[in-house]
Amino acid sequence: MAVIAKFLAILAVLALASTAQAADPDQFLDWVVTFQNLPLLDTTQRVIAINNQFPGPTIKTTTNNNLHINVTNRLDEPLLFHWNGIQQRRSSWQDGVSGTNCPILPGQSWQYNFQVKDQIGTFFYYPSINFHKAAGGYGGIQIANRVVIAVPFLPPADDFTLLAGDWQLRDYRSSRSRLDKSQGIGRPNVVLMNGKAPYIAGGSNANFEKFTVESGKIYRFRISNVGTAQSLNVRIQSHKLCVVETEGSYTAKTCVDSLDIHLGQSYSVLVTMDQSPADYYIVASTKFSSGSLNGVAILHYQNSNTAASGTIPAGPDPLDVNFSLNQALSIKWNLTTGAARPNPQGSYHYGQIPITRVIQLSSSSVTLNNQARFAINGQSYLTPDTPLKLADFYNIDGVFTRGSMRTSAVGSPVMETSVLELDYKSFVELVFVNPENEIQSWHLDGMSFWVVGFGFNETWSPSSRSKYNLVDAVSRSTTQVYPRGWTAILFSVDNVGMWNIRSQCLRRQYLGQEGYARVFNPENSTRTETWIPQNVILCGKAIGKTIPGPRMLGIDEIDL
Ligand SMILES: [Cu+2]
Repeated sequence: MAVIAKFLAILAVLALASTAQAADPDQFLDWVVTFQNLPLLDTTQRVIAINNQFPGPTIKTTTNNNLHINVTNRLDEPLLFHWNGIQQRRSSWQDGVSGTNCPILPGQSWQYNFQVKDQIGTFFYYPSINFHKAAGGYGGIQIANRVVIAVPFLPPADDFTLLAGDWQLRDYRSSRSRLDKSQGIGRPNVVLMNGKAPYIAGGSNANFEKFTVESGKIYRFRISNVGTAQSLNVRIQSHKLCVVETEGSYTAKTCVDSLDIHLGQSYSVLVTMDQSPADYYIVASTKFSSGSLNGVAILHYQNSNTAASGTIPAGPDPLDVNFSLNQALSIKWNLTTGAARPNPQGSYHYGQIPITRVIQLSSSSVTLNNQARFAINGQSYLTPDTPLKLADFYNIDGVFTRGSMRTSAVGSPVMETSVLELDYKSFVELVFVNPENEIQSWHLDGMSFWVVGFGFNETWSPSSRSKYNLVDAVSRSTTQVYPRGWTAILFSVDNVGMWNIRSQCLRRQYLGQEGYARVFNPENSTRTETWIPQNVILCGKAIGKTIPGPRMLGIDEIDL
């Protein structure tokens, strides 16, 4: 090409690139985070509130919008928020976990700036450090389709967020210091529905959660398990729950009487108001332990004068693992619908991609330095005072060692800042192994994965692959692993950054059942990873480092 023509072409590309960015709307949110006293079951609970709300405000956004969330920390402890299931494409700087960000100190503000790139669906946020999640601070995230992409069901009459989760009445600081001293914290005391205590027939709890609906209409409920310790079974008396979406994937519509939602998972269900006008129980019961706790809210038909009464509808046997496993297998990816992009979800044939890496992560309970802790392949995560992301960017020695995460369960227990090295554009088979009797829930930041198989009461072996669903497994960010069993996931390593892999059980994560995956692109280009944020907080060994000025997409990085 002639020099001038090439120059003009570059200008044209630059113009396109900048208009594409500008076309994605900006949303600005201002959050002030405080402790509040919440009256609950004859006690007063210290909860983390956002703008005086608990749960915090629901973030309602659309695919590719740019969010700017200014967080002011009025707690007396350092704070970070994590956006559970938001992939932070090219932008682990905004992920809000201890390995990516320095905390926002008391009295300080920090603005998160990120795009919900190529995502739709149901997620939630929560405070990620210092055991804060046990004090609440969570809220829902809804990402709508862009108008140009059809949703695979008719618009519901309303779109409700239901954040259900177990809760301990003991103050989170007291639980935290018990864990620090190897003391148990026991089971949760209650299940909250959008931060509210269970409805009690007869009216002794006036402050329960209630959803008002009209007869004959269809409603979408976006339900997340925001608890700290237990799986939930969710059901609505006399109504079917039709699963249509989970963590950013549309599913084939699957109608069930009750739905298992494990720690940190999110689902959308459609509910048709096809019963006689009355009030009905909405129940979330803890699973896999004896002595189930019930969170109870009310589905109120407009004009109903009939209070919900009688016994709470029974769910499946909470100890029946096979029920849970079979239900999980029955929920399939909707192959024919578009989601964030117009091409159908099923046009991505994940089952035909050659696997380039096989990893096993086995969770365990260990004792280290006389402390009861949890580990992955024997490594209990040691949280450094410098975020891994900053250590990586500034080449600071002595924070972590690349490739230090064990990829199979060999070696004795050790405290370690374990980091898994993953090649950009590789395709990984990861098997979560659970040798314990307690169900596990695992979450990966940065990339969603296909959950292709589960085993209960069996050891994973290469022959387990014959059971994999290589066609229409759901793509998501959180998966359960059944007791004495395994779960296999496949994922494409397509997002450069430093990504947290963790237990969604708060006590296990707090005591070391987490680590990081480092996805590095040697090309060092802002096309694959955004530049360091200009407002980045520095801490630990990064204190005093200079923050290099903004870096634009270089002309040499544009494909012509
Ligand atoms: Cu996440």
